[in-house]
Amino acid sequence: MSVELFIEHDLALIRLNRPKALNALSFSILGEMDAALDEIEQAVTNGAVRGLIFTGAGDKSFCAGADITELMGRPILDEHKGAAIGQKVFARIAALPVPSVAVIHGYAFGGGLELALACTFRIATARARMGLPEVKLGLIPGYGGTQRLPRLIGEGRALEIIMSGRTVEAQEAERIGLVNRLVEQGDPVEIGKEFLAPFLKQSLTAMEFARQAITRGMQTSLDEGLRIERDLSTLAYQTADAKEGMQAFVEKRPAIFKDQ
Ligand code: CO8
Repeated sequence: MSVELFIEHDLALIRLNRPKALNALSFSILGEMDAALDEIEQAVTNGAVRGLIFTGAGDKSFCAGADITELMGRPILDEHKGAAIGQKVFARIAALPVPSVAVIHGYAFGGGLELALACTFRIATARARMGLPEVKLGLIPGYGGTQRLPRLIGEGRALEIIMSGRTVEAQEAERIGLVNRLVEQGDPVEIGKEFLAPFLKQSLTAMEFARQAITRGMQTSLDEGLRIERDLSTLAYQTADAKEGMQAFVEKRPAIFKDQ
C-alpha cells in the first residue's frame, strides 16, 4: 500500500509511502486515500479519532505532487475527471469534523501542497520547500490550489506564487501564513502529535462550529458571514459542552467535554 493508515490514541495518521517517486500522487494513491478517509470518518463517528496527521515516508519529501508520468497523454475528459477526483478527495479532508495537520518535512509541490492546503493546519520543518509549479509544466493547479491558496495567504501573494511557479522556503512560508508553525527538525509524526495535543482536549463540537463559521464565512459577504456566526454561536451555546465549559470556569476546574 502506498497510503498507510494508523489509528492510535485518539489520532489517525496517514503516511504517503512512495519515497522513490518522492511520494507523488498517482490516481491509485488518491483512491487509497479515499478509502482511508472512509475508515477515518467511521472512527470519528465512533469517537476513536479526534485528529489527523499527514506525513510522507522518507526524509526528502512530503509529496512532490501529482504523478507527472501518469498525467501525460490523457484524453481531455479523463483529465477533467482526474481533477474532479483529486478535488473530491481533498474536499473530504477539508470537511472532516476533526482538526488535521500536514507535517511538511521536505518537498510539498503541486498536488502535495494542495493536499496540505486541504488540511486544517500546516507545519514545516526548516528543510521544507513548497510551491505550486504547475505553470512551469504548462499546467495550472487542479486539486484546489488556485482556490485555497489565495483564501489562506491573500490574492496578491497567491498570484505571484502560482504564476511564477517558484519555490517557497520554510521561513517565508511561516512569514506569509502558508504554514502555521516552523520547527527546526524532528520526527514528523511526533511534531504532528505535539501540535495536535492541545486540540484533543477541546470540544469537537465547539471546534467544528468555529471552523465552519470561519470557512463558510470566508466564502461569502461580511453580512452573510456574521449571520452564519450568529447562528452557529447560538447553536454552540445550546450544547452540553458549552454548559460544562462555563460551569467548569465558575467552579475553577478543567472542563470535561463530551463533544455533545
Ligand atoms: N511525478 C512523478 N515522479 C516524480 C515527481 C512527480 N510529481 N516528482 C519527483 N518524481 C520522481 C523523479 O522523476 C525521480 O524519479 P527517478 O529516480 O525514477 O528519476 C524521483 O522522483 C526523484 O526525483 P528527483 O531526482 O527529481 O529529485 P530532486 O531532489 O532532484 O528534485 C523535485 C526534487 C524538485 C521535487 C523534483 O523532483 C521535481 O521538480 N518534481 C516535480 C514537482 C512538480 O512539478 N509537481 C507538480 C506536479 S503537477 C501537479 O501536482 C498537478 C496537480 C493537479 C493536476 C490536475 C490536472 C487536471
